[in-house]
Amino acid sequence: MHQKDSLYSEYRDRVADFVFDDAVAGVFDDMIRRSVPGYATVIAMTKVFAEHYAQAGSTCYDLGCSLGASTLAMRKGIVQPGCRIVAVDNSESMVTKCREAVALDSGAVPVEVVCADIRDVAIENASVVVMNFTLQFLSPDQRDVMVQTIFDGLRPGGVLLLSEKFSFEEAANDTFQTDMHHEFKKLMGYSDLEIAQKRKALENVLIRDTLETHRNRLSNAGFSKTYLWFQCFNFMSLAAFKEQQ
Ligand code: GEK
Repeated sequence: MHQKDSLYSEYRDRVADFVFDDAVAGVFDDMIRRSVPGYATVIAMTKVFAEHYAQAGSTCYDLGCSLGASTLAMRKGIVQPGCRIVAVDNSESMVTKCREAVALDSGAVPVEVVCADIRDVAIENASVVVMNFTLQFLSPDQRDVMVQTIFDGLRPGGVLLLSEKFSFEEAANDTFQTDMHHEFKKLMGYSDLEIAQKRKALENVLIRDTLETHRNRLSNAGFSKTYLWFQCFNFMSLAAFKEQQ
């Protein structure tokens, strides 16, 4: 049973930086679905990517797995034999709930849920790496290394599915996309106070990059092609490919 997110509904004198604690983990499914436009589509397509790109005998990674939505989508999608999934999150609260969700799921692909910083995890023999809305929480100076580690751990023909909240170079466009995102949140039942307080909480925690910054980072790491396959306002998802040899 998923609980409704009302964490920011009461006025706070001081809004602390956002953390992925027990309170957030308890309402996370509702929070992310009502906060990220297109979230359900990105998760549904994560299954499709896994179905198409998971290679026999490889490992699929879910970096920043939270409650395991992307992990379970991949688990449903994988058709090749001998695959396993490694799901990683550094929030104990998320990992505990993710392990429960994996245990309740009847999928046959083995899943290991690891409580660790994604920067410390060895990426090896990978065919599909999913990073849905997580790179944005690493400090910007650590993102190049993270993406390089993923590229190095991918097999030829492997894919990185990278979903993020983006910023836009042109100020008017950034304002437009941000305003429309807030309209989406209102449509989903959040009040102006909730939207404003959540925004403040994320201010120093979720740092957005532009599409150009993402594309340059992926290309510098060695990805031969990057396709933008999804956008809804300031949320986008990219598929970055390691060339087939
Ligand atoms: C989904 N992918 O449902 N190491 C490990 N985990 C981290 C780190 C880090 N350095 N930084 C943040 N996290 C999920 C949604 S949520 C997105 C991902 C959001 C974890 C953090 O604990 C949280 O669970 C997740 O990344 C980000 O498809 O809240 O907007």
